[in-house]
Order: sequence, then structure tokens, then C-alpha cells
Amino acid sequence: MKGLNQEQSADYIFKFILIGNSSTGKTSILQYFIKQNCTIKKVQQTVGIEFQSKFFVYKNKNIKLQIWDTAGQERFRSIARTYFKNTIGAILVYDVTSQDSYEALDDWIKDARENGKSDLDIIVVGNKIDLTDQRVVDKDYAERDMRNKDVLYVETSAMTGENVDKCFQSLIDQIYNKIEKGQIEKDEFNPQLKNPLKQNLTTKTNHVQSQSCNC
Ligand SMILES: Nc1nc2c(ncn2[C@@H]2O[C@H](COP(=O)(O)OP(=O)(O)OP(=O)(O)O)[C@@H](O)[C@H]2O)c(=O)[nH]1
Ligand SMILES: [Mg+2]
Repeated sequence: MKGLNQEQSADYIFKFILIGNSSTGKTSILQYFIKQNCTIKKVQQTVGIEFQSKFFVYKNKNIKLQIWDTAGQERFRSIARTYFKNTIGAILVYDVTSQDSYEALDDWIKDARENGKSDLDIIVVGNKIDLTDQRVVDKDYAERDMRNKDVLYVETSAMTGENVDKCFQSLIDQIYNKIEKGQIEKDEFNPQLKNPLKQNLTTKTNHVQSQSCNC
């Protein structure tokens, strides 16, 4: 690692996007994932799009995740669409206490498939499972439904941290397996073979790099 900046020392760079209706918990999930073991603090409603990144080691490879956190409000939806192009994984969040957010999933999946790459992997995340009394979407039903839609499924709580890592891990597992089987071109994710300057980091966003917990 000595003498290399972190961008160059990454074996793979994966770009993910967080999508889903407003207030479902996208930013909260990302905060928990980045900060690890911190109780989430009050998060601001996302305006436009924000960016965070995280390094970690997976199967002896240094992986850098670049994660775009989009605003769920309808007026920002066209911005989110433009970010699908370069992403390999979409984390689609709904709120298990909101039927509306569940019913919106079909439109989000359609958006992702129409605007993303053909090999884009999607994981649907049922968030806020700590609110057991307010739950309206049945877990077994959602699991079956998502299997039929050919997307991964996991349930999380950004409040307790339950399954937050698993959500990212499941998506990474699926992508990594495809790379190992040669189903997707590994050069596409290799920063030594791709000019990092070409990566989509010049866009005007709230650019935050967080790798450890500051709390
Ligand atoms: N109880 C509970 N509350 C949560 C959870 N995740 C998020 N929240 C709360 O839900 C509200 C919305 O969370 P955000 O993370 O801002 O939601 P978002 O999807 O990023 O919303 P937009 O930025 O508008 O798209 C906040 O008040 C969070 O504290 C959870 O797992 N459990
Ligand atoms: Mg947000």
C-alpha cells in the first residue's frame, strides 16, 4: 500500500446507487454502513444526490465502494436516472411500515433496468424492521414477490444496524461471483486499467469520504 494512493491500491472499484421513495431510510442505512456501530443521528433529507465511499478487504482483494445516495422526492428523480449509467449495483429501499413505498418498487425497478447497464444487480431492502408494531408489508410475501422479480431481498433497520452490512455484502457477493465466473468484465472495475480521472467524480455533489467512525 505504501507509495500508492487509495484509489490506485484498490483492486476493484464498485459503484452503487441508493434509490427508493423519500424517507424510507436510504441515507440512514448508508450512514450506518459507513460509520459502523454508531447509533444513527438525525439525518437531513437528501437534496439531489450525495456521494460517499468506503474501502474494505473482501476475499483478499482491496475493494472500494463508491455509493451515490439519491433523493427520493419525485422532483429529483430525473437526477437519479442519470447516475444509473455507471453503476453496477442498485440498493432499492422501501419502508416496511409504508405500503406506498412498497408499491413504488415496480417503478423503481423499471427505472433501474431502463436506465442502468444490462448487468446491473438490484437488491431490494425492506427497512425500519425495528418498528414491528407499525409493519404493514409481510416479510414472506415480499421475499416471494422479489424472487419473482429476479432481485435480491433483505430486511434491515438503520436504527439498530440489523442486516445493514448484510445488505451491502449480498450485493457485493453477487457481483464478485459474476466477475469470478467471467460473466462480467473485471477490467471494468480495475482502477489500474481504467483512468480514475474518467470516473464520475467531477459532478457537483456533496463529496464526502468517510472510512471510519468519528463519533
Ligand atoms: N425507526 C426507524 N427509523 C428510521 C430507520 N431508517 C431511517 N429512519 C428514519 O426515517 C427518516 C428518514 O430517513 P432518511 O435516511 O432521511 O430517508 P431517505 O430515504 O434518505 O430520504 P430522502 O433523502 O428524502 O430520499 C429519518 O427520520 C430517520 O431517522 C429505521 O431503520 N428505523
Ligand atoms: Mg436521504
